[in-house]
Amino acid sequence: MIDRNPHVEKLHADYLFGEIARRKSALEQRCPDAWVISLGVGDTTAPIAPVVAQAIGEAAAAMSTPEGYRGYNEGFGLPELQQRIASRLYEGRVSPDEVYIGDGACPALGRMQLLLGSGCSIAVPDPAYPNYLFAGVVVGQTGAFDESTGHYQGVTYLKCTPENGFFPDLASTPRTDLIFFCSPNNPTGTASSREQLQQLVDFARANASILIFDAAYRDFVRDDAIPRSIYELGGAREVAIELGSFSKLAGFTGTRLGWTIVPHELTYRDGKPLYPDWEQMQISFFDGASNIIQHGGIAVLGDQGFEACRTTIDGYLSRAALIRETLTTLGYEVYGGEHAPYLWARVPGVSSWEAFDRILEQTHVVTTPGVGFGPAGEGFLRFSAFAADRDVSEAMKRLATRTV
Ligand code: PGU
Repeated sequence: MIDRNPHVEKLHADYLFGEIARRKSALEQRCPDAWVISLGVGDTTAPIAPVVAQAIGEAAAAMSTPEGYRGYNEGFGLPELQQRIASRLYEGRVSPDEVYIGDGACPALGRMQLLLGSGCSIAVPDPAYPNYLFAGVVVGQTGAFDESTGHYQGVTYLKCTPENGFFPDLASTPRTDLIFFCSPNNPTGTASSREQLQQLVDFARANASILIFDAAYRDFVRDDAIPRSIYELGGAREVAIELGSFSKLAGFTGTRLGWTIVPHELTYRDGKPLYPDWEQMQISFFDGASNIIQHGGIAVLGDQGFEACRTTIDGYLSRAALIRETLTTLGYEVYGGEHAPYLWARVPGVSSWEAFDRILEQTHVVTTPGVGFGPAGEGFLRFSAFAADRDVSEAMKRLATRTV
């Protein structure tokens, strides 16, 4: 037998959503008749648009014919899908051959971290989507977890709180090799302005850092003044890798489809481009996303599919508005939810987990404790607007009948 990988040994606590699921199922065992409503994990609930499901069905059926059958994928995605992503989502700011189709933002992040390697120093927002750190810890980019601070040693944390407008103070931020950032943001639901993101790109350029920009929620932006992609900012092509996903755009959380943009201008210190190494990773660790599902992606980016997805996202945003309004009326200090499916609410006087447990016990509504995203999230709860309309309305009624 072998010893456990020492980097894995450093991982702190259980995965956040696993702990939430455990507490939810404990309640369900105690109260088997309870109607438990989840505003916790950010998982989509609206059905896939019929035009998209039809394209997936047709692609699956074609696989049973000699003419339609396809084996291993050639290249890094179906050319039509790469083309549509480059034109519809990036308006030509990236070329189709810079679009690498994959099975979602999260697995692409893991493969990217494996490529960038254990020698990289990293900066992550606090609070942040936990998987930025998870991959970093496993490849060995961090030191041990420090119980007293709630932070991994050797990591630069970019504090993002209401006090700094959810944007880090870059003047006091040390240089790191990699900088992770996400806008519209999970968990705070806030979206960074053009000026803020330009500062971030300029900071990465000045420090010769790579910016790993997570645009998983880009299609929730409803104001064209707010960037949907990091490549809307000058100079980003030289320093930024962008992670994109069909999960929240089209309800593909279980179907799995995403993309990574690796611009040709992005180089290592010695001036050699990074993208050939990424191509090698894709070939060696992953043989491409399901071609059947890629046909679904092509349909998402057609006129009819895109309009249908936009309507679905509008529905999530209207539920986010209802959550925002209810929590505000109840006296919570609330952020986000205007260009993102998440709301970030301060729970004064109690810890995040205490607030989570109380709301779960009293109203049977599942939320996400802010501290699960990092110590700067302590004292906050995240509410997800991905639940069905009926569930969100019922959850808000229940919250309104209890005191904070
Ligand atoms: N990036 C961000 C910022 C996310 O919030 C999520 C999902 C992903 C990437 C994953 O994208 P895929 O393309 O589907 O891989 N966050 C959800 C789900 C949590 C989970 O278990 O991954 C959330 O509730 O935070």
